Amino acid sequence: MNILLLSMPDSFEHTPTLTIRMPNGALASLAGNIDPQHRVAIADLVLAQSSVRSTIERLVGEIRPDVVGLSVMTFQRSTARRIIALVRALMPDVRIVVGGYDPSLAPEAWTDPAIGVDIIVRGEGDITFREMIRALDEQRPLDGVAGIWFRDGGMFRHNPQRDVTRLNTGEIRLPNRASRVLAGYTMMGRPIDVIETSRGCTFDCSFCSIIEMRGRNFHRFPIERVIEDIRDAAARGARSLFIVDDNITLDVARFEELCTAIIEAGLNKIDYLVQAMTASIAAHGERLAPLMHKAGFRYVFLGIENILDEDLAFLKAKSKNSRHQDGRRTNTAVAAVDILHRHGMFVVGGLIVGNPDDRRESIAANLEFARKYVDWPYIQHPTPYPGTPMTKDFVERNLIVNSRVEEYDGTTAVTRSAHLSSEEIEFMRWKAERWMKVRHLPVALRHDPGFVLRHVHRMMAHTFRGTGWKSVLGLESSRTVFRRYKAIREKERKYLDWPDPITRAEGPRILQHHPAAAHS
Ligand code: B12
Ligand code: SF4
Repeated sequence: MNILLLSMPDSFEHTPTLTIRMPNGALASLAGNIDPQHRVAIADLVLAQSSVRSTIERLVGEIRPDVVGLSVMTFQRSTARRIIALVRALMPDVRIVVGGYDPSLAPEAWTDPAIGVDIIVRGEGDITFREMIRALDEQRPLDGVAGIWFRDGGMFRHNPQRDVTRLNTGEIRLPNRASRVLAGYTMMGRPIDVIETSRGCTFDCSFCSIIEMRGRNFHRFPIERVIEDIRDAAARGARSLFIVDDNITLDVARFEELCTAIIEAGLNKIDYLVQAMTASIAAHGERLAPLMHKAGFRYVFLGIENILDEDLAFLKAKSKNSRHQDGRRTNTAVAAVDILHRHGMFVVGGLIVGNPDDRRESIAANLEFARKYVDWPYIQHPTPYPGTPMTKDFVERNLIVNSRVEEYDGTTAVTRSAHLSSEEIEFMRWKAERWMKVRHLPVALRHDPGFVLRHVHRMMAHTFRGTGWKSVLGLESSRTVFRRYKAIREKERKYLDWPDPITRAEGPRILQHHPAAAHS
Protein backbone atom coordinates (compact mmCIF):
# COMPACT_ATOMS: atom_id res chain seq x y z
CA MET A 1 0.00 0.00 0.00
CA ASN A 2 1.06 3.61 -0.46
CA ILE A 3 0.90 5.63 2.73
CA LEU A 4 1.34 9.35 3.20
CA LEU A 5 1.86 10.61 6.76
CA LEU A 6 1.46 14.30 7.52
CA SER A 7 2.18 16.51 10.52
CA MET A 8 0.50 19.89 10.61
CA PRO A 9 2.13 23.18 9.62
CA ASP A 10 0.69 25.11 12.60
CA SER A 11 3.51 26.20 14.84
CA PHE A 12 3.81 27.85 18.21
CA GLU A 13 4.80 31.37 19.10
CA HIS A 14 7.84 30.78 21.30
CA THR A 15 10.37 30.77 18.47
CA PRO A 16 10.08 31.61 14.77
CA THR A 17 10.03 28.62 12.41
CA LEU A 18 13.01 30.31 10.79
CA THR A 19 15.11 29.21 13.78
CA ILE A 20 13.54 25.90 14.89
CA ARG A 21 11.78 23.34 12.71
CA MET A 22 11.69 19.84 14.19
CA PRO A 23 10.43 16.58 12.76
CA ASN A 24 7.39 14.95 14.33
CA GLY A 25 8.72 11.88 16.17
CA ALA A 26 5.42 10.02 16.06
CA LEU A 27 5.36 9.76 12.27
CA ALA A 28 8.85 8.27 11.94
CA SER A 29 7.93 5.75 14.63
CA LEU A 30 4.74 4.80 12.76
CA ALA A 31 6.72 4.47 9.52
CA GLY A 32 9.30 2.25 11.22
CA ASN A 33 6.61 -0.04 12.53
CA ILE A 34 4.57 -0.88 9.47
CA ASP A 35 5.46 -3.95 7.43
CA PRO A 36 8.33 -3.37 4.99
CA GLN A 37 6.43 -4.11 1.77
CA HIS A 38 4.46 -0.85 2.10
CA ARG A 39 5.70 2.41 0.64
CA VAL A 40 5.54 5.24 3.16
CA ALA A 41 6.27 8.94 2.86
CA ILE A 42 6.39 11.42 5.75
CA ALA A 43 5.83 15.13 5.20
CA ASP A 44 6.28 17.47 8.15
CA LEU A 45 4.33 20.43 6.85
CA VAL A 46 6.13 22.85 9.16
CA LEU A 47 8.82 22.62 6.46
CA ALA A 48 6.37 23.94 3.86
CA GLN A 49 4.45 26.51 5.87
CA SER A 50 4.18 28.94 2.99
CA SER A 51 3.23 26.34 0.38
CA VAL A 52 1.01 23.85 2.19
CA ARG A 53 -1.56 23.47 -0.56
CA SER A 54 0.88 23.03 -3.44
CA THR A 55 3.01 20.64 -1.37
CA ILE A 56 0.01 18.42 -0.64
CA GLU A 57 -1.14 18.55 -4.25
CA ARG A 58 2.34 17.54 -5.38
CA LEU A 59 2.75 14.74 -2.84
CA VAL A 60 -0.69 13.27 -3.46
CA GLY A 61 0.04 13.34 -7.20
CA GLU A 62 3.44 11.65 -6.80
CA ILE A 63 2.59 9.10 -4.14
CA ARG A 64 -1.02 8.27 -5.05
CA PRO A 65 -1.65 7.21 -1.44
CA ASP A 66 -4.15 4.52 -0.43
CA VAL A 67 -3.99 5.84 3.13
CA VAL A 68 -3.27 9.35 4.40
CA GLY A 69 -2.52 9.67 8.13
CA LEU A 70 -2.49 12.98 9.98
CA SER A 71 -0.95 13.68 13.38
CA VAL A 72 -2.95 16.42 15.09
CA MET A 73 -2.79 18.54 18.25
CA THR A 74 -5.90 20.41 19.34
CA PHE A 75 -4.82 23.81 18.03
CA GLN A 76 -4.20 22.21 14.63
CA ARG A 77 -7.74 20.84 14.24
CA SER A 78 -8.99 23.36 11.73
CA THR A 79 -5.89 23.07 9.52
CA ALA A 80 -6.17 19.29 9.63
CA ARG A 81 -9.79 19.44 8.49
CA ARG A 82 -8.88 21.70 5.57
CA ILE A 83 -6.06 19.36 4.57
CA ILE A 84 -8.39 16.35 4.71
CA ALA A 85 -10.91 18.19 2.53
CA LEU A 86 -8.17 19.07 0.03
CA VAL A 87 -6.85 15.48 -0.07
CA ARG A 88 -10.39 14.15 -0.56
CA ALA A 89 -10.95 16.55 -3.43
CA LEU A 90 -7.76 15.22 -5.05
CA MET A 91 -8.43 11.54 -4.29
CA PRO A 92 -12.04 10.91 -3.26
CA ASP A 93 -11.51 7.23 -2.34
CA VAL A 94 -8.40 7.61 -0.19
CA ARG A 95 -8.64 6.33 3.42
CA ILE A 96 -8.10 9.09 5.97
CA VAL A 97 -6.68 8.20 9.38
CA VAL A 98 -6.11 10.67 12.22
CA GLY A 99 -4.02 10.13 15.37
CA GLY A 100 -2.11 11.98 18.05
CA TYR A 101 -3.32 13.91 21.08
CA ASP A 102 -6.46 15.55 19.72
CA PRO A 103 -8.06 12.58 17.95
CA SER A 104 -7.10 10.38 20.93
CA LEU A 105 -8.62 12.61 23.59
CA ALA A 106 -11.44 14.27 21.65
CA PRO A 107 -12.41 11.54 19.14
CA GLU A 108 -15.98 12.84 18.95
CA ALA A 109 -14.60 16.02 17.32
CA TRP A 110 -13.57 13.84 14.34
CA THR A 111 -16.67 11.76 13.65
CA ASP A 112 -18.79 14.29 11.72
CA PRO A 113 -19.16 12.85 8.19
CA ALA A 114 -18.49 16.33 6.77
CA ILE A 115 -14.87 16.06 8.00
CA GLY A 116 -14.25 12.88 6.03
CA VAL A 117 -12.24 10.83 8.54
CA ASP A 118 -12.44 7.03 8.18
CA ILE A 119 -10.35 5.83 11.12
CA ILE A 120 -9.37 7.44 14.44
CA VAL A 121 -6.31 5.92 16.16
CA ARG A 122 -6.45 6.48 19.91
CA GLY A 123 -3.35 6.46 22.12
CA GLU A 124 -0.03 4.89 21.10
CA GLY A 125 -0.12 4.26 17.39
CA ASP A 126 2.87 2.11 16.46
CA ILE A 127 1.33 -1.35 16.81
CA THR A 128 -2.23 -0.17 16.13
CA PHE A 129 -1.26 1.41 12.81
CA ARG A 130 0.75 -1.67 11.81
CA GLU A 131 -2.26 -3.94 12.48
CA MET A 132 -4.67 -1.52 10.83
CA ILE A 133 -2.62 -1.36 7.63
CA ARG A 134 -2.38 -5.18 7.61
CA ALA A 135 -6.16 -5.46 7.93
CA LEU A 136 -6.78 -2.92 5.17
CA ASP A 137 -4.19 -4.55 2.91
CA GLU A 138 -5.68 -8.00 3.39
CA GLN A 139 -9.20 -6.56 3.14
CA ARG A 140 -10.09 -7.93 6.56
CA PRO A 141 -12.66 -6.21 8.79
CA LEU A 142 -11.27 -3.65 11.21
CA ASP A 143 -13.13 -4.95 14.29
CA GLY A 144 -10.08 -6.91 15.40
CA VAL A 145 -7.78 -3.87 15.63
CA ALA A 146 -7.64 -2.59 19.21
CA GLY A 147 -7.23 1.16 19.74
CA ILE A 148 -9.30 2.49 16.85
CA TRP A 149 -12.69 4.01 16.08
CA PHE A 150 -13.72 3.41 12.49
CA ARG A 151 -16.49 4.45 10.14
CA ASP A 152 -18.91 1.70 9.33
CA GLY A 153 -21.63 3.00 7.02
CA GLY A 154 -23.16 6.03 8.67
CA MET A 155 -21.71 5.44 12.17
CA PHE A 156 -18.39 5.07 13.99
CA ARG A 157 -17.61 1.74 15.66
CA HIS A 158 -15.56 1.93 18.86
CA ASN A 159 -13.06 -0.91 19.23
CA PRO A 160 -11.60 -1.69 22.67
CA GLN A 161 -8.61 0.39 23.80
CA ARG A 162 -5.11 -0.93 23.36
CA ASP A 163 -2.88 -1.37 26.42
CA VAL A 164 0.28 0.75 26.47
CA THR A 165 3.27 -1.06 25.03
CA ARG A 166 6.16 -2.21 27.19
CA LEU A 167 9.22 -0.78 25.53
CA ASN A 168 11.81 -3.32 26.65
CA THR A 169 10.60 -6.16 24.42
CA GLY A 170 11.72 -4.89 21.02
CA GLU A 171 8.13 -4.89 19.83
CA ILE A 172 8.39 -1.23 18.83
CA ARG A 173 10.96 -1.03 16.09
CA LEU A 174 13.29 1.91 15.43
CA PRO A 175 11.90 4.96 13.64
CA ASN A 176 12.17 5.13 9.87
CA ARG A 177 13.71 8.54 9.12
CA ALA A 178 14.45 7.60 5.52
CA SER A 179 10.78 8.01 4.60
CA ARG A 180 10.83 11.76 5.20
CA VAL A 181 10.29 13.49 1.88
CA LEU A 182 10.74 17.15 2.84
CA ALA A 183 14.01 18.72 3.95
CA GLY A 184 14.99 21.67 6.12
CA TYR A 185 14.83 20.62 9.79
CA THR A 186 16.87 23.11 11.75
CA MET A 187 17.92 24.42 15.12
CA MET A 188 19.60 27.74 14.34
CA GLY A 189 21.16 26.32 11.21
CA ARG A 190 22.13 22.93 12.69
CA PRO A 191 20.17 19.95 11.38
CA ILE A 192 17.90 18.71 14.18
CA ASP A 193 16.12 15.44 14.83
CA VAL A 194 14.12 13.91 17.68
CA ILE A 195 14.62 10.70 19.66
CA GLU A 196 12.71 8.90 22.38
CA THR A 197 14.20 7.07 25.35
CA SER A 198 11.03 6.46 27.40
CA ARG A 199 7.29 7.03 27.35
CA GLY A 200 4.84 8.04 30.05
CA CYS A 201 4.85 9.73 33.42
CA THR A 202 3.68 8.83 36.90
CA PHE A 203 2.77 12.39 37.94
CA ASP A 204 -0.64 13.86 37.22
CA CYS A 205 -0.25 17.59 36.64
CA SER A 206 -3.72 18.96 36.03
CA PHE A 207 -2.86 20.75 32.77
CA CYS A 208 -1.11 17.81 31.11
CA SER A 209 -2.76 15.42 28.65
CA ILE A 210 -0.44 12.53 29.31
CA ILE A 211 -2.44 10.70 31.98
CA GLU A 212 -5.67 10.68 30.00
CA MET A 213 -3.66 9.61 26.98
CA ARG A 214 -1.91 6.58 28.47
CA GLY A 215 -2.52 6.31 32.25
CA ARG A 216 0.11 6.75 34.95
CA ASN A 217 3.01 4.55 33.89
CA PHE A 218 6.60 4.84 32.74
CA HIS A 219 8.30 2.57 30.22
CA ARG A 220 11.91 2.67 29.10
CA PHE A 221 13.57 1.69 25.83
CA PRO A 222 16.81 -0.26 26.41
CA ILE A 223 19.84 2.07 26.43
CA GLU A 224 21.46 0.16 23.52
CA ARG A 225 18.36 0.85 21.40
CA VAL A 226 18.53 4.55 22.26
CA ILE A 227 22.18 4.70 21.26
CA GLU A 228 21.38 2.94 17.98
CA ASP A 229 18.61 5.48 17.38
CA ILE A 230 20.96 8.41 18.08
CA ARG A 231 23.53 6.89 15.70
CA ASP A 232 20.88 6.68 12.99
CA ALA A 233 19.86 10.31 13.49
CA ALA A 234 23.52 11.40 13.50
CA ALA A 235 24.29 9.38 10.38
CA ARG A 236 21.51 11.28 8.63
CA GLY A 237 23.16 14.55 9.57
CA ALA A 238 21.60 15.55 12.92
CA ARG A 239 23.82 17.85 14.97
CA SER A 240 21.12 18.68 17.45
CA LEU A 241 18.68 16.24 19.09
CA PHE A 242 15.49 16.89 21.00
CA ILE A 243 14.58 14.13 23.43
CA VAL A 244 10.79 14.00 23.31
CA ASP A 245 10.26 11.82 26.42
CA ASP A 246 7.34 12.83 28.59
CA ASN A 247 9.51 12.80 31.70
CA ILE A 248 13.02 11.36 31.41
CA THR A 249 13.89 12.60 34.92
CA LEU A 250 11.61 10.06 36.60
CA ASP A 251 14.51 7.61 36.60
CA VAL A 252 17.64 9.62 37.30
CA ALA A 253 19.94 6.59 37.58
CA ARG A 254 18.96 5.56 34.07
CA PHE A 255 19.38 9.11 32.80
CA GLU A 256 22.92 9.05 34.19
CA GLU A 257 23.48 5.71 32.49
CA LEU A 258 22.27 7.20 29.22
CA CYS A 259 24.65 10.19 29.52
CA THR A 260 27.55 7.80 30.15
CA ALA A 261 26.54 5.67 27.15
CA ILE A 262 26.37 8.78 24.93
CA ILE A 263 29.85 9.83 26.04
CA GLU A 264 31.30 6.33 25.57
CA ALA A 265 29.75 6.08 22.10
CA GLY A 266 31.35 9.39 21.13
CA LEU A 267 27.93 10.90 20.40
CA ASN A 268 28.51 13.87 22.68
CA LYS A 269 29.40 16.32 19.93
CA ILE A 270 25.66 16.62 19.31
CA ASP A 271 23.69 19.36 21.12
CA TYR A 272 20.94 17.74 23.16
CA LEU A 273 17.72 19.38 24.33
CA VAL A 274 15.60 17.73 27.01
CA GLN A 275 12.66 18.40 29.31
CA ALA A 276 13.17 17.96 33.06
CA MET A 277 11.52 18.29 36.48
CA THR A 278 13.03 20.82 38.84
CA ALA A 279 12.78 18.44 41.84
CA SER A 280 14.93 15.78 40.14
CA ILE A 281 17.54 18.28 39.01
CA ALA A 282 17.67 19.92 42.45
CA ALA A 283 17.98 16.59 44.26
CA HIS A 284 20.40 14.82 41.91
CA GLY A 285 21.93 17.62 39.88
CA GLU A 286 25.32 17.62 41.57
CA ARG A 287 25.97 14.17 40.05
CA LEU A 288 23.67 14.35 37.04
CA ALA A 289 24.41 17.84 35.67
CA PRO A 290 28.17 17.38 35.05
CA LEU A 291 27.39 14.15 33.21
CA MET A 292 24.69 15.84 31.17
CA HIS A 293 27.07 18.61 30.23
CA LYS A 294 29.75 16.13 29.21
CA ALA A 295 27.19 14.21 27.13
CA GLY A 296 26.37 17.37 25.16
CA PHE A 297 23.17 18.61 26.82
CA ARG A 298 22.80 22.30 26.04
CA TYR A 299 19.20 23.35 26.69
CA VAL A 300 17.05 21.98 29.50
CA PHE A 301 13.36 22.76 29.38
CA LEU A 302 12.44 23.01 33.06
CA GLY A 303 8.78 22.48 33.92
CA ILE A 304 8.76 25.17 36.62
CA GLU A 305 5.04 25.84 35.95
CA ASN A 306 4.66 28.51 38.65
CA ILE A 307 6.63 29.82 41.57
CA LEU A 308 3.66 30.45 43.86
CA ASP A 309 2.47 27.64 46.11
CA GLU A 310 -1.23 28.22 45.56
CA ASP A 311 -0.83 28.13 41.79
CA LEU A 312 1.31 25.00 41.97
CA ALA A 313 -1.43 23.41 44.05
CA PHE A 314 -4.02 24.26 41.39
CA LEU A 315 -1.75 22.86 38.66
CA LYS A 316 -1.11 19.77 40.82
CA ALA A 317 2.57 20.33 40.14
CA LYS A 318 3.79 20.90 43.68
CA SER A 319 5.54 17.59 44.32
CA LYS A 320 7.55 17.72 41.11
CA ASN A 321 8.66 21.25 41.95
CA SER A 322 9.54 21.00 45.62
CA ARG A 323 11.50 19.04 48.22
CA HIS A 324 11.71 18.62 51.97
CA GLN A 325 14.44 20.82 53.39
CA ASP A 326 15.00 22.07 56.94
CA GLY A 327 11.71 20.57 58.06
CA ARG A 328 9.51 22.16 55.35
CA ARG A 329 8.72 21.84 51.64
CA THR A 330 10.59 24.33 49.50
CA ASN A 331 10.32 25.16 45.82
CA THR A 332 13.13 23.62 43.78
CA ALA A 333 13.08 25.96 40.76
CA VAL A 334 15.96 28.22 41.85
CA ALA A 335 18.14 25.31 42.95
CA ALA A 336 17.58 23.51 39.64
CA VAL A 337 18.34 26.60 37.56
CA ASP A 338 21.47 27.25 39.60
CA ILE A 339 22.85 23.72 39.17
CA LEU A 340 22.22 23.72 35.42
CA HIS A 341 23.85 27.12 35.03
CA ARG A 342 26.88 26.09 37.07
CA HIS A 343 27.35 23.18 34.71
CA GLY A 344 27.21 25.23 31.55
CA MET A 345 23.63 24.53 30.43
CA PHE A 346 20.84 26.92 29.51
CA VAL A 347 17.36 26.90 30.97
CA VAL A 348 14.19 27.13 28.93
CA GLY A 349 11.76 28.16 31.63
CA GLY A 350 8.30 26.61 31.34
CA LEU A 351 5.82 28.69 33.35
CA ILE A 352 2.02 28.89 33.33
CA VAL A 353 0.41 32.24 34.16
CA GLY A 354 -3.26 33.21 34.25
CA ASN A 355 -4.51 30.53 36.62
CA PRO A 356 -8.05 30.89 38.04
CA ASP A 357 -7.11 32.92 41.12
CA ASP A 358 -4.24 34.88 39.60
CA ARG A 359 -4.11 38.59 40.27
CA ARG A 360 -1.81 41.06 38.57
CA GLU A 361 0.80 40.59 41.34
CA SER A 362 0.93 36.80 40.98
CA ILE A 363 1.57 37.04 37.24
CA ALA A 364 4.11 39.82 37.77
CA ALA A 365 5.96 37.68 40.34
CA ASN A 366 6.28 34.82 37.87
CA LEU A 367 7.39 37.10 35.06
CA GLU A 368 9.96 38.63 37.37
CA PHE A 369 11.22 35.16 38.25
CA ALA A 370 11.56 34.31 34.58
CA ARG A 371 13.40 37.57 33.92
CA LYS A 372 15.84 36.82 36.71
CA TYR A 373 16.49 33.13 36.27
CA VAL A 374 15.66 31.67 32.87
CA ASP A 375 17.62 31.95 29.65
CA TRP A 376 14.69 31.50 27.29
CA PRO A 377 11.11 31.99 28.43
CA TYR A 378 8.46 29.40 27.53
CA ILE A 379 5.61 31.07 29.33
CA GLN A 380 2.14 29.84 28.57
CA HIS A 381 -1.44 30.35 29.66
CA PRO A 382 -3.54 27.55 31.06
CA THR A 383 -5.21 26.00 28.04
CA PRO A 384 -8.23 23.70 28.32
CA TYR A 385 -7.03 20.76 26.23
CA PRO A 386 -9.43 17.82 25.97
CA GLY A 387 -9.42 15.35 28.83
CA THR A 388 -7.27 17.24 31.34
CA PRO A 389 -8.47 17.77 34.93
CA MET A 390 -7.70 21.48 34.50
CA THR A 391 -10.21 21.79 31.67
CA LYS A 392 -12.90 20.51 34.03
CA ASP A 393 -11.90 23.09 36.66
CA PHE A 394 -12.08 25.95 34.16
CA VAL A 395 -15.43 24.81 32.82
CA GLU A 396 -16.84 24.49 36.34
CA ARG A 397 -15.68 27.97 37.23
CA ASN A 398 -16.95 29.41 33.95
CA LEU A 399 -13.56 30.90 33.12
CA ILE A 400 -13.15 29.84 29.48
CA VAL A 401 -13.73 32.83 27.23
CA ASN A 402 -12.61 31.50 23.85
CA SER A 403 -13.81 28.33 22.17
CA ARG A 404 -11.86 28.73 18.90
CA VAL A 405 -9.53 25.79 19.35
CA GLU A 406 -7.16 26.98 16.62
CA GLU A 407 -6.11 29.61 19.16
CA TYR A 408 -5.28 26.96 21.81
CA ASP A 409 -1.57 27.31 21.07
CA GLY A 410 -0.56 27.97 24.67
CA THR A 411 0.39 31.62 24.22
CA THR A 412 -3.09 32.87 23.45
CA ALA A 413 -4.96 33.36 26.71
CA VAL A 414 -8.28 31.62 26.16
CA THR A 415 -9.27 31.65 29.82
CA ARG A 416 -9.57 34.48 32.28
CA SER A 417 -8.89 34.48 36.00
CA ALA A 418 -11.34 35.51 38.69
CA HIS A 419 -9.57 38.89 38.74
CA LEU A 420 -8.14 39.54 35.27
CA SER A 421 -9.44 39.38 31.72
CA SER A 422 -7.78 37.02 29.24
CA GLU A 423 -6.51 40.02 27.27
CA GLU A 424 -4.83 41.50 30.31
CA ILE A 425 -3.17 38.20 31.18
CA GLU A 426 -1.83 37.74 27.67
CA PHE A 427 -0.73 41.37 27.42
CA MET A 428 1.37 41.08 30.59
CA ARG A 429 3.13 37.95 29.34
CA TRP A 430 3.68 39.27 25.81
CA LYS A 431 5.11 42.57 27.01
CA ALA A 432 7.60 41.01 29.41
CA GLU A 433 8.65 38.05 27.31
CA ARG A 434 9.90 39.92 24.25
CA TRP A 435 12.75 41.51 26.16
CA MET A 436 13.74 38.29 27.87
CA LYS A 437 14.24 36.76 24.43
CA VAL A 438 16.52 39.58 23.30
CA ARG A 439 18.83 38.88 26.23
CA HIS A 440 19.64 35.40 24.92
CA LEU A 441 20.92 36.73 21.61
CA PRO A 442 24.62 36.96 22.57
CA VAL A 443 24.61 33.31 23.67
CA ALA A 444 23.06 32.26 20.36
CA LEU A 445 25.53 34.45 18.50
CA ARG A 446 28.52 32.77 20.15
CA HIS A 447 27.21 29.29 19.36
CA ASP A 448 25.92 29.85 15.82
CA PRO A 449 27.49 33.12 14.62
CA GLY A 450 26.91 32.55 10.91
CA PHE A 451 23.22 31.79 11.32
CA VAL A 452 22.55 34.60 13.80
CA LEU A 453 24.36 37.24 11.78
CA ARG A 454 22.49 36.24 8.65
CA HIS A 455 19.09 36.14 10.29
CA VAL A 456 19.18 38.45 13.29
CA HIS A 457 16.89 41.01 11.69
CA ARG A 458 14.24 38.38 10.91
CA MET A 459 14.54 36.87 14.39
CA MET A 460 14.00 40.27 15.96
CA ALA A 461 11.21 41.09 13.53
CA HIS A 462 9.40 37.95 14.73
CA THR A 463 9.87 38.73 18.42
CA PHE A 464 8.73 42.33 17.92
CA ARG A 465 5.90 41.70 15.45
CA GLY A 466 3.55 44.68 15.48
CA THR A 467 6.22 47.21 16.47
CA GLY A 468 6.76 50.17 14.12
CA TRP A 469 8.73 53.40 14.12
CA LYS A 470 5.94 55.16 16.01
CA SER A 471 6.16 52.71 18.89
CA VAL A 472 9.96 52.92 18.95
CA LEU A 473 9.65 56.72 19.30
CA GLY A 474 7.06 56.29 22.04
CA LEU A 475 4.29 57.79 19.90
CA GLU A 476 1.91 54.89 20.39
CA SER A 477 1.14 52.74 23.38
CA SER A 478 2.21 49.14 23.84
CA ARG A 479 -1.52 48.22 23.89
CA THR A 480 -1.72 49.38 20.27
CA VAL A 481 1.33 47.31 19.36
CA PHE A 482 -0.15 44.31 21.19
CA ARG A 483 -3.39 44.56 19.18
CA ARG A 484 -1.40 44.78 15.96
CA TYR A 485 0.62 41.72 17.00
CA LYS A 486 -2.62 39.82 17.69
CA ALA A 487 -3.92 40.69 14.23
CA ILE A 488 -0.67 39.45 12.64
CA ARG A 489 -0.82 36.22 14.65
CA GLU A 490 -4.42 35.73 13.53
CA LYS A 491 -3.36 35.94 9.87
CA GLU A 492 -0.44 33.55 10.45
CA ARG A 493 -2.91 30.85 11.51
CA LYS A 494 -4.25 30.49 7.97
CA TYR A 495 -1.98 27.93 6.44
CA LEU A 496 -3.99 27.02 3.36
CA ASP A 497 -6.70 28.55 1.25
CA TRP A 498 -9.10 25.66 1.38
CA PRO A 499 -12.39 25.90 3.26
CA ASP A 500 -12.84 24.27 6.65
CA PRO A 501 -15.87 21.98 6.38
CA ILE A 502 -16.78 22.81 10.00
CA THR A 503 -17.10 26.44 10.95
CA ARG A 504 -18.76 26.35 14.38
CA ALA A 505 -16.70 27.14 17.49
CA GLU A 506 -16.04 23.96 19.43
CA GLY A 507 -13.97 24.40 22.58
CA PRO A 508 -15.27 23.45 26.00
CA ARG A 509 -18.36 25.28 27.22
CA ILE A 510 -17.61 29.00 27.38
CA LEU A 511 -18.44 31.81 29.70
CA GLN A 512 -21.93 33.28 29.48
CA HIS A 513 -21.33 36.58 31.27
CA HIS A 514 -18.27 38.70 32.08
CA PRO A 515 -18.14 39.89 35.66
CA ALA A 516 -17.06 43.48 36.24
CA ALA A 517 -13.95 42.22 38.06
CA ALA A 518 -12.54 40.99 34.75
CA HIS A 519 -10.94 44.35 33.98
CA SER A 520 -9.36 45.26 37.29
C1 B12 B 1 8.03 16.72 22.69
C2 B12 B 1 6.82 17.60 22.78
C3 B12 B 1 6.88 18.83 22.15
C4 B12 B 1 8.06 19.29 21.34
C5 B12 B 1 7.83 18.79 19.91
C6 B12 B 1 9.05 18.30 19.21
C7 B12 B 1 8.63 17.58 17.94
N1 B12 B 1 8.69 18.22 16.81
O1 B12 B 1 8.23 16.42 18.00
C8 B12 B 1 7.91 20.83 21.48
C9 B12 B 1 8.60 21.31 22.74
C10 B12 B 1 8.46 21.63 20.30
C11 B12 B 1 6.42 20.92 21.68
C12 B12 B 1 5.70 22.03 21.37
C13 B12 B 1 4.34 22.13 21.55
N2 B12 B 1 3.56 21.28 22.20
CO1 B12 B 1 4.16 19.57 22.80
N3 B12 B 1 4.63 17.96 23.62
C14 B12 B 1 5.67 17.20 23.50
C15 B12 B 1 5.52 15.93 24.34
C16 B12 B 1 6.35 16.08 25.60
C17 B12 B 1 5.91 14.62 23.65
C18 B12 B 1 5.34 14.42 22.27
C19 B12 B 1 6.06 13.30 21.56
O2 B12 B 1 6.76 13.51 20.59
N4 B12 B 1 5.94 12.05 22.04
C20 B12 B 1 6.56 10.89 21.42
C21 B12 B 1 5.68 10.36 20.28
C22 B12 B 1 6.25 9.10 19.69
O3 B12 B 1 4.45 10.06 20.87
P1 B12 B 1 3.09 10.78 20.45
O4 B12 B 1 3.34 12.12 19.94
O5 B12 B 1 2.08 10.60 21.49
O6 B12 B 1 2.66 9.88 19.20
C23 B12 B 1 2.07 8.59 19.38
C24 B12 B 1 0.54 8.63 19.39
O7 B12 B 1 0.01 9.86 19.77
C25 B12 B 1 0.15 8.23 18.02
N5 B12 B 1 0.09 9.21 16.94
C26 B12 B 1 0.55 10.46 16.88
N6 B12 B 1 0.32 10.98 15.67
C27 B12 B 1 -0.28 10.06 14.94
C28 B12 B 1 -0.74 10.07 13.62
C29 B12 B 1 -1.34 8.94 13.09
C30 B12 B 1 -1.79 8.94 11.68
C31 B12 B 1 -1.50 7.78 13.91
C32 B12 B 1 -2.10 6.58 13.35
C33 B12 B 1 -1.06 7.78 15.23
C34 B12 B 1 -0.45 8.91 15.72
O8 B12 B 1 1.16 7.30 17.69
C35 B12 B 1 2.42 7.81 18.14
C36 B12 B 1 3.38 6.67 18.39
O9 B12 B 1 2.90 5.82 19.40
C37 B12 B 1 3.97 15.94 24.60
C38 B12 B 1 3.46 15.19 25.78
C39 B12 B 1 3.78 15.71 27.19
N7 B12 B 1 4.10 14.84 28.10
O10 B12 B 1 3.80 16.87 27.42
C40 B12 B 1 3.59 17.44 24.47
C41 B12 B 1 2.25 17.78 23.85
C42 B12 B 1 2.02 16.85 22.68
N8 B12 B 1 2.43 19.14 23.37
C43 B12 B 1 1.37 19.85 23.42
C44 B12 B 1 1.26 21.20 22.99
C45 B12 B 1 -0.07 21.87 23.17
C46 B12 B 1 2.34 21.85 22.41
C47 B12 B 1 2.40 23.31 22.01
C48 B12 B 1 1.16 23.95 21.41
C49 B12 B 1 2.87 24.21 23.13
C50 B12 B 1 2.45 23.78 24.43
N9 B12 B 1 1.31 24.31 24.87
O11 B12 B 1 3.14 23.00 25.04
C51 B12 B 1 3.60 23.32 21.06
C52 B12 B 1 3.19 23.21 19.60
C53 B12 B 1 4.20 22.58 18.72
C54 B12 B 1 4.14 23.08 17.33
N10 B12 B 1 3.65 22.30 16.40
O12 B12 B 1 4.53 24.18 17.07
C55 B12 B 1 0.22 19.11 24.07
C56 B12 B 1 -0.88 18.68 23.10
C57 B12 B 1 -2.24 18.77 23.74
C58 B12 B 1 -3.33 18.72 22.73
N11 B12 B 1 -4.46 18.18 23.11
O13 B12 B 1 -3.19 19.22 21.64
C59 B12 B 1 1.00 17.95 24.78
C60 B12 B 1 0.21 16.66 24.95
C61 B12 B 1 1.44 18.50 26.16
C62 B12 B 1 0.28 18.87 27.04
N12 B12 B 1 0.00 20.16 27.14
O14 B12 B 1 -0.35 18.05 27.61
N13 B12 B 1 5.92 19.79 22.19
S1 SF4 C 1 5.53 15.82 35.18
FE1 SF4 C 1 5.44 16.55 33.04
S2 SF4 C 1 4.76 14.79 31.80
FE2 SF4 C 1 4.35 14.32 33.97
S3 SF4 C 1 2.20 14.89 34.27
FE3 SF4 C 1 3.47 16.67 34.88
S4 SF4 C 1 3.68 17.94 33.00
FE4 SF4 C 1 2.90 15.90 32.37
